[in-house]
Amino acid sequence: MTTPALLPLSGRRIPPLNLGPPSFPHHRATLRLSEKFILLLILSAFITLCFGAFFFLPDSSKHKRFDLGLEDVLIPHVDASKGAKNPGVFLIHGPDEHRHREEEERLRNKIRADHEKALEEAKEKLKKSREEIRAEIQTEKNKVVQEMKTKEKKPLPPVPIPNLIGINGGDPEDNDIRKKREKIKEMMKHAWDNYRMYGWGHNELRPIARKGHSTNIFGSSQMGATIVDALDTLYIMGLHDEFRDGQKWIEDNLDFSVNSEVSVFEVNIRFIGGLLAAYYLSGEEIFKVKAVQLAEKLLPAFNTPTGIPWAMVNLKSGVGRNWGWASAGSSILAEFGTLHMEFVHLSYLTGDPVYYKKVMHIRKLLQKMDRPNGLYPNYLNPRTGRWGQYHTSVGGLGDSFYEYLLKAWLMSDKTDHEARKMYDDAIEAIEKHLIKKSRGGLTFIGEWKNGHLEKKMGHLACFAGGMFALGADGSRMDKAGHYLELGAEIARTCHESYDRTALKLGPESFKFDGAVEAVAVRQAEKYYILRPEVIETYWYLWRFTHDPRYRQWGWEAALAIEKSCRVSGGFSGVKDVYSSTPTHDDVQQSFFLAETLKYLYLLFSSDDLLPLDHWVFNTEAHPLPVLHLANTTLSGNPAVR
Ligand code: DMJ
Repeated sequence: MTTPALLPLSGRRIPPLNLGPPSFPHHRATLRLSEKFILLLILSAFITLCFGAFFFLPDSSKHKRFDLGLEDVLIPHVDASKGAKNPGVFLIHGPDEHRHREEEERLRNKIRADHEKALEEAKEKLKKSREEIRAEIQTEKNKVVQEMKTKEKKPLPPVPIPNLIGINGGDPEDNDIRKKREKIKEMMKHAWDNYRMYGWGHNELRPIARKGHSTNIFGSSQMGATIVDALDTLYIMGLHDEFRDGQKWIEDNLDFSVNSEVSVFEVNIRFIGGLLAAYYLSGEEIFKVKAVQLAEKLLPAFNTPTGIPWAMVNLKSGVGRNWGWASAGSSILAEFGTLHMEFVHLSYLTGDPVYYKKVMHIRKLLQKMDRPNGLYPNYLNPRTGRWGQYHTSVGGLGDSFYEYLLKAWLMSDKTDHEARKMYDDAIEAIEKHLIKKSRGGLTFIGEWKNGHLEKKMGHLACFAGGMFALGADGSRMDKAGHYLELGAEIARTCHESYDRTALKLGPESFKFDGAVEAVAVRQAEKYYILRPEVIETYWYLWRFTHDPRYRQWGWEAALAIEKSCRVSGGFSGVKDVYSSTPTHDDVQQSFFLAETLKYLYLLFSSDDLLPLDHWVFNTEAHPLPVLHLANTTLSGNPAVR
């Protein structure tokens, strides 16, 4: 699978534009289920009738019809002299014979009574209307779900909650900045209210069709992805009624015991990350419980010969598999390499080392492998433990793996030196082989494909500006200034990719080829789907430099989104950023609420809101607190809490 536009993911990869109407396999499945049930019911009534008839017939006629009479099987007492079929095998006489006759009669009566009862029940059922039968099926289903929920309610051990600093506030002093921040909050309200009105409980919203939307990354169920993804943004913006509304939906409806195949990576970063952040910010236990329930359902994905997880897992059966388009059945670096932060928190909160062990196993395996030119290829086969194609990218398929190495170190209060070393080594190789300057002086990150550098940079790779800035402090040989500068250069390039379009919004990917600089060439790369990476980089650069240009660029992007993506039913992506009349793709991505609007809001807040020395943002912008693990071990040895 080489055409990025066809990749069925939205993570740090490129989802297809949404062009067709949504399908609702869940509804179709429910209908089919009811119909099947009714057919089965009729069939079972028919069988019951036959059995019933059998018992109402006189004994003699039964024997004629069935050679293997019940006597042969159940009642081993028949005298051979009276015509038994197995003479001499079971001959019982005297008082025993009498006892056995009675026993036979008792059994006969019981069977007759049971069948009469079943017949009556079936007749009653058949008298019911389709709706009544459907309601009964629903009640049965609810009962099962309720039972499963009760079973799943395992108490979690109390753990010391990390020091939570700066979970609200952030009011800027400057009046103009305050107004801009208010505007971003209003945009969030617009996105949320419309989702609430037209897409509630669905994964995402189609703001023009005004109905729910989903993609295969979320499986076939309505898991309320937008609700879970948006919670922490609502919280920090002080939208508490909306937050409580979301919480209530999660309490009443979010259920992971569904026969649905989901993306392990997407569900981890959006759901587990979102739930954990909501838990830390609000202190509401329900979020932690749900995060753990979901994590348990993801664990079977690690049952591969190498321990490198499958890309997808069925939440009910636990069966895993990889994307059909991935090179040689491989798992994807950015997917199996973007579990660390959430899984470490899960072990911390549950006291169960299983999550920590899974991600540490991945790290150890990667450490042992050869890396061509020191670069990590994007594809790794979970059966053989061998790399697939030698493609390396800091954009789609690779990106958040590097991000999580750095963030593992930050999240451990800078004690996870192994992670920091892996990050430093990887970044050195990336700088050497993938980062170039264009003729016009723009620094870009290309992609390595089988020994050759493709001079193309994806919107997704723009997050790296923020990553370089975040990793500057603590870098090798005191190169902090260098990395901060590198981050700023990437921010400038990505800003150019926005500025050189008609809508002032960035394309999905852009080229550096001869006279072409920071511009998309192929039609399939000209879309903007409300992605956050460029704004994310502006925000990190703003926090580290306080250079006003980042707020200015962020505001330009906010205005462009408002102008070209806002519709009366929410916000939509656009299909071509070079055309001055926007054509909408009719999808409001959940990451627009989780990330794009959160980073914009933070850009216009003061630095005391979610300060970076206390919080580390997962790749979906869900803030998780730094863990001071000095007296704690996550690996399950006796020192665990
Ligand atoms: C988000 O789901 C996350 O940022 C992920 O890491 C990459 N892609 C999307 C947004 O573009």
